[in-house]
Amino acid sequence: MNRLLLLTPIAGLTFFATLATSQAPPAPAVDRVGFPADYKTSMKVLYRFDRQDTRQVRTIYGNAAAAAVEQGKGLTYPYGSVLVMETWAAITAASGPVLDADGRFQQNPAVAPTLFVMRKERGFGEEYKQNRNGEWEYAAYRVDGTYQTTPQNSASCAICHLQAGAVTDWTFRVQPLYLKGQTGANVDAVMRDYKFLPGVVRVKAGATVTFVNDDLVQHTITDRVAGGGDSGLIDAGKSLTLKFTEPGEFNFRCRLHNNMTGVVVVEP
Ligand code: HEC
Ligand SMILES: [Cu+2]
Repeated sequence: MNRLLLLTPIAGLTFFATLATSQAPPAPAVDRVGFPADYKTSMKVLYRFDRQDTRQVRTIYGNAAAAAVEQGKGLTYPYGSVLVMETWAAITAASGPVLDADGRFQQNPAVAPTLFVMRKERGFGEEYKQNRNGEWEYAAYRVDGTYQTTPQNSASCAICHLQAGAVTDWTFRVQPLYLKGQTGANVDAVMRDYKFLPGVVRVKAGATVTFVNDDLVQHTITDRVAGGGDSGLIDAGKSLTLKFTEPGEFNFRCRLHNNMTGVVVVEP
């Protein structure tokens, strides 16, 4: 009975020991990504993601090639695609990020952003060897063009982006946020397995609540008061942000699945 408990920490120790003794992972020797000086004017905003743990606002730009990527069985970016992730610190108070009227994090102009860039060209990525992600190479820059992460150190980027998988061509949130229309706002509740989770969401009057449909089928958010509001069909992968101005209880259900219910408690 104790075997599993015993095995887990030992396996963990071995893993860290291996990491510590191994050499720096292979990476490109030269910069073939390039500082994207004019990304703000020449590229399209693909998505914006409010990142709670690091308290950041991440705006992702794509050049014309990257923005042309289409939803299919998987994603395949054309050669010449460049994705730029502009990472800002959010404006924070003691209670956490200060939200704007739409419930979104706000960029803190006092701290310059960092630019995380990935470029796909034929034959790129070979030098990452076992950590190669298709034909992408990575680098991160400060806004003055100096490096935050040099190409030589960019194996860390490739290693993590391996997790995104080949089916999205090694990108993480372009599919749900750009192609499928999630908002990228901080999620307060999800629809999953025919349930609203959590079933009770508590907010202060004036706050927003973002729901994501993290299920495989459509759901709705429908007021249980007859004649009340209805979100319309929310597709799998999509999200919806609602604003609650009046104190009270908003009891809702899914119009398609009657037993799927939830409540937002709005406190003064
Ligand atoms: C620990 C894992 C991790 C590391 C390391 C990492 N990334 Fe990412 N990257 C992500 C995740 C996850 C996202 C989606 C946004 C989010 O969740 O913050 C992302 C998003 C991106 C995007 C936008 C496209 C997309 O995938 O949605 C670019 C461009 C990018 N990263 C470049 C880089 C570069 C360049 C480096 C190295 C300097 C790097 N990343 C290192 C995990 C990582
Ligand atoms: Cu439903």
